[in-house]
Amino acid sequence: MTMELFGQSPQEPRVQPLCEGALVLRHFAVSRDVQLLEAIGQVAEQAPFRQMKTPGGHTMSVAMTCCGDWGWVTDARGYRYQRDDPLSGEPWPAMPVLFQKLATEAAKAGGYPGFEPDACLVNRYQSGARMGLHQDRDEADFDQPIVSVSLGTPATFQFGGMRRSDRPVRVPLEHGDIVVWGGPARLRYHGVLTLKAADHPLTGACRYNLTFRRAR
Ligand code: MD3
Ligand code: FE
Repeated sequence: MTMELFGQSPQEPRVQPLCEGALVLRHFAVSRDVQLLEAIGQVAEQAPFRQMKTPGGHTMSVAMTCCGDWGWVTDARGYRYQRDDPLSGEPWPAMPVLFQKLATEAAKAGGYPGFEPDACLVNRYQSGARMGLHQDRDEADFDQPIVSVSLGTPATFQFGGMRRSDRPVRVPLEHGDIVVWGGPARLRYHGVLTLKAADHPLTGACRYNLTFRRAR
């Protein structure tokens, strides 16, 4: 056994398989954290965070915005991708080049070369916010992976099975962690447990999650 296996700095990227098709790249985005948060701020200047309504009439506890060619929205009419921000009627902000690069690099590191996302959903969690178990199934091609980047305060991710009733595994996600999932894991149920009150030097009480998808 070699010494490189020991004394690894906790900020170094590490690969952690979750199941076939899914893995966590620990701390992959840490070195770009300040720039990523700056870019989130620029997106939110054009397309502010808002708490959308589910088709069932509930207000989501997670605040969202989008960038890229397509944005994910939910309202009384259902869930869908659309080109325009319903708040402004204008196209969603362009996807920052930094976002595109990070998503493509992370997908490649996770075994999915050639990933070119056309949609980025930006989620903002404050203390008490959660996301119930769901599948991401509003995209056209389930052969395309999804890449998710966590920034700010830590959260517990729930990684379920192919049925909502399958008992989920809990995966802690912290600042800079990236999850890549595709192939047989692409349609697994997943969610985020209620965010605990915490403080992060760069984001205060917030957790941000960038989810990169190929919508069309
Ligand atoms: C799915 N976001 O926006 S992504 C979403 O942290 C969403 O905001 C969550 O689910 C968030 O649709 C989680 C991370 C993730 C990680 C592993 C998965 C999603 C996964 C494994 C299988 C399926
Ligand atoms: Fe999801």
